[in-house]
Amino acid sequence: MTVGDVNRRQVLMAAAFTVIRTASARAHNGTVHVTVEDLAFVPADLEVKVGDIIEWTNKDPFEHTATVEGGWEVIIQPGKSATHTVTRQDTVDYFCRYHPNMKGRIKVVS
Ligand SMILES: [Cu+2]
Repeated sequence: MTVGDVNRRQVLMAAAFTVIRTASARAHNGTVHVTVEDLAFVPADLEVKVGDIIEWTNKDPFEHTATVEGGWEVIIQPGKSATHTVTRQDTVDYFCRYHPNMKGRIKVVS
């Protein structure tokens, strides 16, 4: 094995890691995950694209909602997940109807 071979292998491995990292950082395989835990949406701010699915997973032992004033509402049962499919109008603030201090923001980017 020559020095050139080793270097080429390192370059290839670095490239492979970059691809994996980019994929997970974007978190946009069509589904954006939000954890609902300790009375908070984590992350609270989302950047999504039209057609993405937002999936909330409720780790609290009680029910929460993702509610948009004058818009849609998703009920998230304890220990369960619930989804909403992003539309063009979905740059919105949302909250939980039972715990109004729980707030989130969805921004639709193209
Ligand atoms: Cu709640």
